[in-house]
Amino acid sequence: MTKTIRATCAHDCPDMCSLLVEVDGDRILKIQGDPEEPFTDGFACAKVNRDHEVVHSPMRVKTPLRRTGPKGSGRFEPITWDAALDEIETRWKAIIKQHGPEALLGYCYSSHQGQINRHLPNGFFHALGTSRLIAGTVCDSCVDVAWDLTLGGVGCADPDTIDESELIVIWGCDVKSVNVHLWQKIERRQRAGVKVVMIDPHRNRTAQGADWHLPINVGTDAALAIGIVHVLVRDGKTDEAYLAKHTLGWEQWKREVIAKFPPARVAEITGLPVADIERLAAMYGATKKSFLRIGWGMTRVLRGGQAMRAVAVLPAVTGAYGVRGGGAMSVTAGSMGFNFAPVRKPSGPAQARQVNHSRLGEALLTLKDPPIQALFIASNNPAVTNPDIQAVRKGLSREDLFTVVHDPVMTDTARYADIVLPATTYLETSDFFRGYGTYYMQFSPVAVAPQGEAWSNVRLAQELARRMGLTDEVFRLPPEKIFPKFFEGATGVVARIDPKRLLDHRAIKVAPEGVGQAFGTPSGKLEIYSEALARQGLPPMPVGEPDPRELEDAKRWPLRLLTTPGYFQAHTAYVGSEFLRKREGEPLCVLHPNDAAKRGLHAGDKVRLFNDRGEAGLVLKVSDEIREGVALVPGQRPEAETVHGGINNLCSDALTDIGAQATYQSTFLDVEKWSGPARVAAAE
Ligand SMILES: Nc1nc2c(c(=O)[nH]1)N[C@H]1C(S)=C(S)[C@@H](COP(=O)(O)OP(=O)(O)OC[C@H]3O[C@@H](n4cnc5c(=O)[nH]c(N)nc54)[C@H](O)[C@@H]3O)O[C@H]1N2
Ligand SMILES: Nc1nc2c(c(=O)[nH]1)N[C@H]1C(S)=C(S)[C@@H](COP(=O)(O)OP(=O)(O)OC[C@H]3O[C@@H](n4cnc5c(=O)[nH]c(N)nc54)[C@H](O)[C@@H]3O)O[C@H]1N2
Ligand code: SF4
Ligand SMILES: [Mo]
Repeated sequence: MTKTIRATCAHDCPDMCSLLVEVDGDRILKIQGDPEEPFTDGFACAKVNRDHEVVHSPMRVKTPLRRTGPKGSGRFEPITWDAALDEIETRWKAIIKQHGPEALLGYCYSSHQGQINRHLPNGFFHALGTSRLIAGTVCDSCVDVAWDLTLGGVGCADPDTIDESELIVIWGCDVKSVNVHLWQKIERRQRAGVKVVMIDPHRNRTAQGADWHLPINVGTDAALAIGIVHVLVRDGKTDEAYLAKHTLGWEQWKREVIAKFPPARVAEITGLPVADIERLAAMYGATKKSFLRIGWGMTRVLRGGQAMRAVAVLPAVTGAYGVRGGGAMSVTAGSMGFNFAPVRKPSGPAQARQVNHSRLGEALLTLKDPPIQALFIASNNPAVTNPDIQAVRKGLSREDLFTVVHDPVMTDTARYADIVLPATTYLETSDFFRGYGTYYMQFSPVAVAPQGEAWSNVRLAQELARRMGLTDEVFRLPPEKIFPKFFEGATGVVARIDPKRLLDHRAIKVAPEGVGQAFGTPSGKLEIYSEALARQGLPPMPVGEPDPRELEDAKRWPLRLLTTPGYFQAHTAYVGSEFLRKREGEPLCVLHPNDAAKRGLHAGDKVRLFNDRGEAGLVLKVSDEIREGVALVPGQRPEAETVHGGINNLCSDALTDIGAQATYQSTFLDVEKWSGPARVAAAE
């Protein structure tokens, strides 16, 4: 007997789709978008249409495993859950006794976006008083901190209001790949005659669908934003009344920064013609109903904070914040006042040592007093996706490190584990969701029973808590009983919602209030000038000069890395689907025809990407979808799929100016023909 279950997509994606999952016993037959939910609008993306293959993948880890070969070899033997948990408990207790709890590190991230499965494992480590992960620095911490410093901890424009926009500017986001339900809305506006402008170094799917694409140089967005403001000031197109009332530092910014960026200088930095900069400014200045979708890719550079802040100021310059159809969209979640503390910080010491997510390698190799002796990794594949994976792998190879990895499949990271534990996928769990690119929330029930011996993140965190003697209530309750706590002590619109309404598994909109002029900064205004940044010795107002370290590297290396999300892949989370692996194709490096010709390289060649830090072997695609001087590498792929290694061998663990985030794109390199042996298939 088949039945259809209303579930929520848990992938790390802004859309938070509502799904209809057709199930026969413990098998999923089909997944589709729920036609009754307005944002999802009846379709799931190309990836999630295949999620049944991930759930039922032959690559699933079926039982707990214990290492039998050297670290990294991937040799394991099956053991029982009891044996695995006994060993973990014994080792952890001994390490805590000898070195204290800070010798443990929980390293759990975002591939289950349910608020309980995502955060309870970290809540467990918080309660235990271990070293604490500053999570998200591999992804968007620069975006969050720079936004908060500029607008305060408030959400962004509601994507549903795009229906009223008169101009849509997509600034560095491959919306068709990473936010496809927003693209659907954008297309609808486009059909109504609204122009869509795309500012992106890559002529990707989204750029091809836009009316106008500006192929900006990587890492030069602050200069472009400042250049637009320069033209608006020059032409008297600024909303001075709005700026005087709602912003801080405008006059000083105009004098000290804006004046120094005339279009000719901006053209030189960004690689865009003066006429295009003028035209873009004129378009942007012509309407307050200008919807700006700010992507995050552009912040993954040394001065990512300047880029984010400069672009986020633009709507204030024309008075577009707070206007329906105008403003900027980045992360919606800021204005949802849920009380997540019961799961994220159930108990535990006020302070503990902190470890930056992007610097796992360094933490494993250099921390002392105490060194990290035990590592628990879940929902994360740092041996592929972190910057400086050579350091990560060296750290994971430490013989004296006790590593546990919890994952539905055998990953490059899990190969280094002492114990591997089989995890469920999201469709085998229940959880509470709230979007980060929408203003919807939903409670999702279990669609199918756990496959094989898999345990959910919640079940594992609760059992570990019991064994380690933690007594917080959250370690005993099922998700259904935990999520109502998020509404106790909530603020704003969330506080007025009865959580019981979510038990029918429908999405509910948490319509934002006062997004616009109600800025959450210390001054209550949009802070072009930030006192907090001045105190840290950083430029208090957004500046447009490139980072001197990048200029130095650019003199030594002819190419700059551009790294983008895969279309049929979400980082490495889809290794379990053969169909999607094939659709994505071989892991590629894309070079402009002139760059390929200069090196005597041809499409399909195996190529070696290299710099001072390391190398990666990929397959060459030759295309003018990027400019000369750029090496584009889409996605991050496991070693078994590449010619050799991975792109993050070449990326350093240097951090952004604001928010201590990874800077993959401040990587400079060269490319040559692959000469070494292609990597033999990964060890069994
Ligand atoms: N299909 C798919 N969807 C995903 C993911 C995935 O891997 N695959 N990942 C998920 C996750 S974890 C996240 S964080 C989000 C990713 O969300 P984002 O990081 O916001 O993704 P994009 O906005 O597409 O960022 C990459 C885009 O930025 C452009 N870009 C790079 N550098 C620059 C620059 O210097 N200036 C400008 N103007 N543009 C630049 C790239 O060319 C690309 O089009 O997507 C989520 N959704
Ligand atoms: N060069 C370069 N590197 C990047 C980026 C880039 O643009 N360029 N992007 C960065 C970004 S934005 C991000 S967010 C990171 C993402 O990096 P990761 O967080 O490492 O993302 P995934 O590769 O998706 O790994 C998630 C793992 O979680 C597992 N998993 C899935 N569901 C569950 C579950 O319910 N429980 C458990 N325990 N495990 C589960 C999956 O099988 C997978 O192995 O990568 C970053 N790395
Ligand atoms: S678009 Fe995003 S939220 Fe929607 S089904 Fe795909 S991955 Fe999930
Ligand atoms: Mo991310």
